[in-house]
Amino acid sequence: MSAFVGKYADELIKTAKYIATPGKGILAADESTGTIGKRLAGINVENIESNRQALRELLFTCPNALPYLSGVILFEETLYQKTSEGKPFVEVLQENNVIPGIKVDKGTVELAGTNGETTTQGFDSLGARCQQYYKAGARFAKWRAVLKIGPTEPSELSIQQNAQGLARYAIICQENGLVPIVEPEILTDGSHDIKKCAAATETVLAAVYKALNDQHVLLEGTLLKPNMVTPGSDSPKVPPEVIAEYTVTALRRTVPPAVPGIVFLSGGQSEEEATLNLNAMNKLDVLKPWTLSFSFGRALQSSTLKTWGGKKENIGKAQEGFLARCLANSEATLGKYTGGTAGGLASESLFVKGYKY
Ligand code: 5MM
Repeated sequence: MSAFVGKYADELIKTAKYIATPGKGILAADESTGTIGKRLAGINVENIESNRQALRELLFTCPNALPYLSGVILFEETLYQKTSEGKPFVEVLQENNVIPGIKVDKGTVELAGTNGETTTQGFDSLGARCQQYYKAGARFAKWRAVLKIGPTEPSELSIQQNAQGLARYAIICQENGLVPIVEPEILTDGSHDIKKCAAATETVLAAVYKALNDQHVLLEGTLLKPNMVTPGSDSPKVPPEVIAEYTVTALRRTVPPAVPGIVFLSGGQSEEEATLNLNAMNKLDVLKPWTLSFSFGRALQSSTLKTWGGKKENIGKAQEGFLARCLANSEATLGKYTGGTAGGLASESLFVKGYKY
């Protein structure tokens, strides 16, 4: 087993390390046109390009928020969009030391013969697309694999297919200069307890790192985007300290110290829950060889979206909300979040049963 050392190796290591800077995290703003349409429908805003641009401009030009971010994941359309004043979004981010990233997967399809398990698509022209995105300023990429917990799930087939897919995607990104964010998301749907989620998470992550090593991925030039270990959505909730203990234990058992950062997805948790859980992990007094940070989509944007409501006059207020979440999560990466910045909206659950992106 030896890691691939291509012409981008040093740059990949540097980029991944920078994204994992403690105190900073990732804004996942890479909702595909369909997904953003659902979010916009929730605030009665039409899913047209100008509205998608307006939302992204609100986020990327939010005063004082960008110092808390090291990266923003973009959808292809957004990578080439500009502010209303004509400045490319990529430049806005770069000037503020925020690295532009790009979603390169093309969604999921069902694995035949399984109970609704999926694999992720997007290998067609992936290398060529990575080259184009690199030219456009992207320096990291994201590919989301989705697994679920059930009586016989995640099945061995789904674990192997998704692990192999993530590894193949990761090495193609590295050959073309993009740091791959490896995202094996285990959905929270179900009535299982936290122990079952911990076991599934450990099994999946072990398979993912075996596949990454088998495909010669340079781990120092990658980031992991996992689910937190929690009870199923139909089970009673547990305190952040318990989530922290189970999550960090699962990660310590499976994620090599060569990986510089682990950036969690929020998976339908409320904004406040996601921040408190991240904070509890960073407060945990055990050896954690990687930075533990965030790559939240819904948990960074939901209350901002509602406050905005598609209206120009609400932009300032909406940006205040976004800044509050960025600051709160930055503090959580340092284990220094004391709560209190959250308004009512931040505590609302964002979970939707059987949610399809
Ligand atoms: C932001 O949404 C991302 C893209 O979704 P689609 O490809 O389905 O349109 C999504 O992958 C997201 O980055 C992760 O799921 C994490 O987001 P949450 O909302 O769970 O923090």
